[in-house]
This record gives sequence, C-alpha cells and structure tokens, in this order.
Amino acid sequence: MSRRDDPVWWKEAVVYQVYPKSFADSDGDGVGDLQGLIDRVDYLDDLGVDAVWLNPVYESPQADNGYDISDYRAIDDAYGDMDDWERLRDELHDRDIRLIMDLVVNHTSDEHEWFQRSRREEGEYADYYHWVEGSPDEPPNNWQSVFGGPAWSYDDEREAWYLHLFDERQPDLDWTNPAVREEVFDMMRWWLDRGIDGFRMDVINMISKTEGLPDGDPDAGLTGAEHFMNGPRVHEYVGEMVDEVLDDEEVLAVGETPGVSVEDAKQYVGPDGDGLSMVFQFEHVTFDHDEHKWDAGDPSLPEFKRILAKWQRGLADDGWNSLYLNNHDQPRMVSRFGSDGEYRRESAKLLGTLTHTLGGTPFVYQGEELGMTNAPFESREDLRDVEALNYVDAAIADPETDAEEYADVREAVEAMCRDNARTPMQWTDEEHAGFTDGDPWIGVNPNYAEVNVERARADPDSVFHYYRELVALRDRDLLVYGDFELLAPDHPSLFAYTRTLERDGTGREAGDSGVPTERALVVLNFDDEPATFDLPDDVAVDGLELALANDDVPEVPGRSFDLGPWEARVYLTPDDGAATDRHPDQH
Ligand code: TEU
Repeated sequence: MSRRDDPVWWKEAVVYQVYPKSFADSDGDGVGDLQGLIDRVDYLDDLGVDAVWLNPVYESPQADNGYDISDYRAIDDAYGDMDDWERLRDELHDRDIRLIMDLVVNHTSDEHEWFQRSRREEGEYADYYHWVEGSPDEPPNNWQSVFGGPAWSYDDEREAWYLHLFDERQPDLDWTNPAVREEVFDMMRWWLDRGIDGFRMDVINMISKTEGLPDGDPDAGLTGAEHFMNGPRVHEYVGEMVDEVLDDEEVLAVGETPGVSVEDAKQYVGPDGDGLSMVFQFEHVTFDHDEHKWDAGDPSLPEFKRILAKWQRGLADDGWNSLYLNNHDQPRMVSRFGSDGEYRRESAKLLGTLTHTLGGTPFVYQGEELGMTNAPFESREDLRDVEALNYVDAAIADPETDAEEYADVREAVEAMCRDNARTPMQWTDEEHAGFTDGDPWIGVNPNYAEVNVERARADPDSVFHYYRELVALRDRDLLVYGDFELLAPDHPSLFAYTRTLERDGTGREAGDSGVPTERALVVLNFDDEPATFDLPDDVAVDGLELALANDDVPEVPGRSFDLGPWEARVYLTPDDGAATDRHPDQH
C-alpha cells in the first residue's frame, strides 16, 4: 500500500513546538505560562500551523525544566492550573490546531509520590524504580548519566543505589514491573480522555535496560548506552503501549529516540513495527560530535546530505520521517547549520525551506520562524541548564584545567548548550523583548531589538512571512507524499533534490505511465559564496515555475543557474487542483 493511500492528518501537518517557560509570561513572574500562550494562539493561527507540541507543564520541582515530573495529572503552579490548560486546549481546537502533550515516562521526579513511597519500600511501590543494594562507596555499574557523572545515586533512606540516566533528581522507572506500565498507560488514557491529540514521548527508546544491569564498554561514547538505548524489551513495551493506548491512528505518537538507526526507526514505526507515528532521529544533528556534544565540529554538507537522504529513502515505504533542525535541546539552527551574521535572514529561510520540502512532518521550534540565533553566555551565572552547569562545574573542579581549556569550554557552551534555545521568545523591541514585565528567568538574547515578532510581521520580507508561505506550501500533496531524489550529492555547498508525485487525475497516486507528474525542484546554497547549479541531464524541468525563493530570481529555471549566498529556490509544477482531497479535518 502506498503512503498516499493512507493519509492521516499528522502526515500533512506542520507542528509548532512551544517551550512554555520561555514563550510568553502573563503575570510578571519572569516565567512563561499557559495564559501567555493562550494570548498568543492567534499568532500561531496566523503562521498557519496545524498542531502545537507543548513541552512539559506538569507539576515539577524544575530540576530539568519540567522533565522531572512530580504529578502527571496536575499543572505546575508556575504555568497556571487545569482550567487554564482546558482553555488553552479549547482555544487551539477552535482554530483547528491540535494539541500534543509531552510524555516523560522513562523517569519521574524524585519528589513524585511513587519515588517517595519506593524509597520507603512501601508495598508494591518498592519495585517501581531500579534499586540495587551494595556498598555506598561503589555504584552497581559503570553507566554514565547523559548529563555527566555516574548514572547512580545512593539513597541514605533506603540504603541502596537508584538508577538515573539523567539528573539525580530524575530516577528511572523500572519498566520490567507490569504495575509501572499499567500506571503509565492509565495516565495516558486520562490525558486522551481530556481531548489531547497525541504525545511526544521523551527518550522512549531508553525505557528498557539489559537484565542484570551489566557494565558498559568504557570506550564507547556514553558508557552503558548499549544497555539502555533500544534495550532488549523496548519494542515489547512500546508495542504494548500502542495496543493498550494508542491504537487510534489519529493520535500522533512521536517517539524521541536518541541514537536510532533507520532500521531501528522502522521497528518503532513501520507498518509491521511497533506502531508509533514517527520518531525524532538524531543522526543529522549529532554526526559531527566526536566523544560528546561539547566537541562538535563543523558539520560537513555532503555528510549532512548523505544522512538526510538516507533517512528520506529509508523511510519512504515503511514509516514516516520527522523533520527538524532544532528544538529545546539543540542550539539554534541558524547558528549551527546556517550563518547568523550577515546572512542570518537568508540562511534562516534556507533552512526552513529544507525542513518544509523534504518528506515527513516539519516541526518548527518557537522563534525559528523569526530566525532567532544562539545567545552569548558571558559567565556561569548566565547559564540555567543543568547539563551545561555540570559541564562547566566539572571543568572548574578539575585542578588540571588551564586557561586554554577554559576558553574551549566556553566556546563549546556558547555553540552547543541547550540554553541557546531557551532564551525568551522575542515579541517586541521593548524591555525583555515583550516576554515579561518582570525579571526573565533566563536572559533575553541581546539581538531582540532587531529580531522580534512585531518587526517581522511589519516587514513583508521577513523570515516570519517566508515561513507562512512554507507552511502553506505543505498543502501540496507533492511535498508531503512525493518521492525524494538527491541531486549533486558531492557538491560541497549545494543541497539540491527533486520531489515527484504521479497522479491519475483524481487526486490519487497512480503508478501507470502517461499520467500527469507533479514535480518540485529545490536548490539551496549553504555558503557565504555564490555557487552554480547544473541540472543533471536526466532531470526534466518542463513546466516548473518558481514557487518560493529568498531572493529575486527567474520565474523559470534554466538547466544551469547561479545562486547567491544562502540562496534558496523552490520550483514546482503548477497545482492543478488535484491535491484537494485532503483529510476532512485538515486545517
Ligand atoms: O532529551 C533526551 C536526550 O537524550 C537529549 O536530547 C539530551 O537532552 C541532549 O542531547 C543533551 O544535550 C529529553 C528532553 O528533550 C530533554 O529536555 C530532557 O532533559 C531529557 O530528555 C530528560 O528528560
């Protein structure tokens, strides 16, 4: 069965990710909140997005900005209450925008009632987490936490070690325990009953650990990863979750899965796989890391193209791609893959063109549609993220760290730290970028007078208006379902490809020869220098017309043309109206 024969809203959607802590503050406490988001729902509607993925707003002591949940069924006071949440849901739904909630079930907060009871060994709760008894001087194995240091902490109350793959205040749930799985599934049903449209599933490929928790290979990146990433029973657990809770294809289930290969992704998704809608793969944002993210190099374009093309082809028939270049854990894409100085605007548009013209579902991270950039972090005091602070503190604690190494640490933090993504959304050129009337919980990027919503909306040439066109382009089935072909794979600065869809005139895909073919040609120049693109002989340009570009360019492509710095062009065959048989609820 072809993908086009199985249309579903989330394949045709553009999802907008809201990091609520940094989106909009309505009550002046310096922290974004649900009311602030409700006040901006028209902004999202104007952009044209079809769904919002909301990062965690559940009750949490905020050790990891809400990824440490103490009550899955309550809204944290900082964000509002359940009435606010219901109003948000309704305001979104009134505009045909769906709501995707974050699901964080690899771990809870140490303040969650389950963990409190577990550490007191109360009844069945005793086995809700991974506890190991032994000498307080030696952790049970050599696994490392993603945030640095050992993945084990000793609990004086229970006199045992507990596992935490992230911060010590984020103990890992023990998924081998059926009672844990049932609790999680119940909680998911509870949210679905409240009318949500799907889940983004935090590190869902880390919920299964190798039995016996053996030592990991100390020379293989994050120590222990081979025992907790895509672990032995993960497909059993995810499959059970899909059967019990997510068997409705209309529910978007996107798994966050660091370290997955295309083959792994097929297992989580594919027609005969576990049945998630799609996963967030990491290969295209981590391929230039050496040992870890802090030693990321300069991403090479041919390698980047090779990886994205591999994922496009690999999931063409089985599965579905997610499309993203940044999120709340990644540096700003313009700074990482584009050029955030003179060509900030051009490269922001170019990168958006990429994520909106590949096959899969585009995810736009808040501020991306303005071309927001990485921020300067002048000192340790400017940082908020536990991961970055751990990294800096480890350097400070090490007596061997010299001035040169401090300079490297600083450079790495500025380039890669998660706080880059978490500086407040820039609404206006007023104080604190219009994000809050109070003191923002994290500093505003100093470029807010130039980069902000108010200014972008008033400027027809802005990144924002270009994004509105990109989002609208996804109405073409061609861009959602068309076949992908990479052109000029080895070109050092051009990323070029076609998308092709054959139709039988009724709007349905047809394989027969002689049927009208819809085609897109996308050419992107990832460089400060101009470049010449030569179309391969076997690619026809008949009927192609300019649909979108970030510069003034000819309406019809020649077989060879020059692109300026960071220039992006999308040529399409005309829309003959065949693409109108959209899913009935499609926004
Ligand atoms: O992230 C999981 C994860 O492994 C990475 O994205 C990681 O945070 C990043 O590479 C570190 O540089 C998810 C959430 O998205 C993240 O915000 C949470 O901190 C983490 O899980 C724990 O819940």
